[in-house]
Amino acid sequence: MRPDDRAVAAATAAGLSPRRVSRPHVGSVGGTVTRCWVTVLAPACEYARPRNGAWPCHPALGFYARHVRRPAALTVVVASALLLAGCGGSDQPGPASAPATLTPQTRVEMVLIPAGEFVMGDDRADADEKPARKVRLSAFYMDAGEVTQQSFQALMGRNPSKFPGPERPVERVSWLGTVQYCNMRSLREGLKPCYDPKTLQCDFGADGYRLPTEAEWEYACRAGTATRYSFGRDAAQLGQFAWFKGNADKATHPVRRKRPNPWGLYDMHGNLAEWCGDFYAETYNGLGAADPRGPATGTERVLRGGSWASSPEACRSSARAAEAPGFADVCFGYEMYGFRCVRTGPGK
Ligand SMILES: [Ca+2]
Repeated sequence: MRPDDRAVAAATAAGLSPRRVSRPHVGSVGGTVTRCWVTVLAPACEYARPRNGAWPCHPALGFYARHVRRPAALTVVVASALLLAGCGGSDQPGPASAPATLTPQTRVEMVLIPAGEFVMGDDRADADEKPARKVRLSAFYMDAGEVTQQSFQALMGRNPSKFPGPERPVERVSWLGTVQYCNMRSLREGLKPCYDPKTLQCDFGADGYRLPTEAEWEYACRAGTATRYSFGRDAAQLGQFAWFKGNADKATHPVRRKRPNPWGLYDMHGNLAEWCGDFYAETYNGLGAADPRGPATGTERVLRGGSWASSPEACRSSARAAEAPGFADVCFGYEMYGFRCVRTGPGK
């Protein structure tokens, strides 16, 4: 039986009705960029709906993808297990004070991002960065750095990274994996998890950890600037602030080794592209101006900031990328994806 057939059987036995999704994708295999056609057995909550109408709390469903490189006839079969965790929760309140930084129990330093207004997008850049428009945001706390392998391992008991190192950022984490981590980190600190493990809906009123919205990410990255990068317009300076294609030597690097942006955030440009909570939309038309959270539905989630493999152009503050939330193998460039968490700030 083929791997994806086994996964279908396992999902069906678990009471789910999985379906396959096929689409083209540009990724890399063995470091060679190639165009892939992929057949995906989508896992768990994002795609597979249970027959009885109730979502399983811990669906131990497999995620399988079969890639056929074109034009070569080589077929690569990759399988990765996915487990959802983080069910349950706590109603304990968050911190009553409003410090500029937090170092909570899980010892990941966070920076207070002040409430404010900024121009999101860039009318002189790619089509999906338009139209640039004013956005107002409430205050929030954001991790000063990308989530490290040490942090991920401590909470999740596994480390999926291709480039091992406790201070390196964790990669090869799907969007679904980031949600697991956020909920686990909340539970570890007695906070209310933001994500419903059954529907993956985010409770923005909860005091736990979540991914930043796309607007929050760009606001934090710009840190009061309106230029292409948080340090200005000159891409020749990017190497002082970021690990990117021009200096990374085809790998991630330990977090917080480059210069921070004006608000004390590290690696917002480069190292790993970072998952955001929003579904991806091809333009900003019709999206709200106050604490926007992206489209209500979609098939891909937003990635921001570029990675160790990106051009300077892809590391710009307003540059956008997107990926399906469950993908987890090398053909999809997954070793280029990481994340950082946010928490609701004071006064909200
Ligand atoms: Ca980054």
